[in-house]
Amino acid sequence: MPKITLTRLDAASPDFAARLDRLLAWNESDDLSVHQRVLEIIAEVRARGDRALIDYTTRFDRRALSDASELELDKAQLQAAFDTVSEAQAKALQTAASRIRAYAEHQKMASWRYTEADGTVLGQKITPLDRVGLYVPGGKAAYPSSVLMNAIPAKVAGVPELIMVVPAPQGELNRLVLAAAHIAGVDRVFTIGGAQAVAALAYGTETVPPVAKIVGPGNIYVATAKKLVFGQVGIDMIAGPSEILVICDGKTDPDWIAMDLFSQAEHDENAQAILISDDGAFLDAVEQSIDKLLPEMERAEIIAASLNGRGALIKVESLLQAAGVANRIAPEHLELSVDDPEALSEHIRHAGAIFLGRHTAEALGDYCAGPNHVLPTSGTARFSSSLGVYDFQKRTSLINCSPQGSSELGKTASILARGESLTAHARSAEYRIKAG
Ligand code: HSO
Ligand code: ZN
Repeated sequence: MPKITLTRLDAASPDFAARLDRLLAWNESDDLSVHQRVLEIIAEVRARGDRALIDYTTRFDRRALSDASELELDKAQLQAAFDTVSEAQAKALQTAASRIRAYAEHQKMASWRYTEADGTVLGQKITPLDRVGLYVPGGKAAYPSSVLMNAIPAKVAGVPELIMVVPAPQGELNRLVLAAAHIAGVDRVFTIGGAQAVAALAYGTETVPPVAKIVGPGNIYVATAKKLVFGQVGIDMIAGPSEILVICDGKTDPDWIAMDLFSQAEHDENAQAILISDDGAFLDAVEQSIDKLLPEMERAEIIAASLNGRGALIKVESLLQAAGVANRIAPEHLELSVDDPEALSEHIRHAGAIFLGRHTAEALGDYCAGPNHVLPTSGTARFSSSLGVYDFQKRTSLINCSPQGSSELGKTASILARGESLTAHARSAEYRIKAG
């Protein structure tokens, strides 16, 4: 069984800030050869369309294909996949879907208008994106929960056509992923993956229609392709490894906290799980729980690699100080396992999602509490937010000038336009200025 030796930090020590910075440092290897290969794949798909998709899919996914039409699943196949999952699984997917949908409904932006004193009507019109692409990884990293989290907000936003791509290595597909797609209302599914799938969604091929935005997680090839097609289409975000930060006052069962740390550590060797407490003895107790519970974990090796590499136990003087450290970390997930989590949350400014109270395990948020599990990682919660309905809606400004409004605004616009030496702008505005 792998051994775990967690990094210990003390907020009172003079080198704390520097050591914390080192712990948080994370740079996705910017492999130039990956970049180059992805550029080539995108160019091929743009030039050769379906032929390129067939070639790459035959080669990378080891499938025998003769026609691009074989790359699409029909609705009956989604229904059939749904029919094969157990009753308990179907029910769990449906419960999760309805909670995610209910939460997303609260996020929906509505159009608005108001009238200025001069009679000019101003407003903002909300329109869903026409067509969205959802990337779903194949193999073991295929999470049905992520299908729900990405697809449902798009559908709630009113996106008429949601296209999912998922690789089928050697023709193998994850039934739960297809069942989730069925429940979430995905419109079309293509069994393609990798950079070639991203390129197909961005530029379109004879078979795959081009989308306006691509969302969903993927490996380094997919992430690189998303970065490279950004501008042609919108993208959601480039997600880093999972993170959890727990602040605990020492009064929660240490086994619960150890398992909460494991829950994100088990995602990835590079995942980051950190515990902060104002109770030093509690940090020791959690360390003991970790040693005790690790052998029970199916993914013990991954958990150990994650905790040894990027995990930490941090001692602080007070919960208020803990909140300050949390703001510095800006974690993807923050658990406040304390007596008065609401009061402590007042001091938190940067976190993707906050889980309040001892009973709110982060894992519940990953699946079914309702809020989205696609969250900003690697400190990006300082400037960005969870995936939501907003990401699938866009805003168009509306301006309807009354004759009086146009006349008044014309004077202001004319002065500003002449200041910029833009005579046509000035004259266009001046035509509308009423004499007298
Ligand atoms: N915790 C992950 C999402 C997930 N967890 C999917 C389980 N399945 C996002 O950081
Ligand atoms: Zn998770």
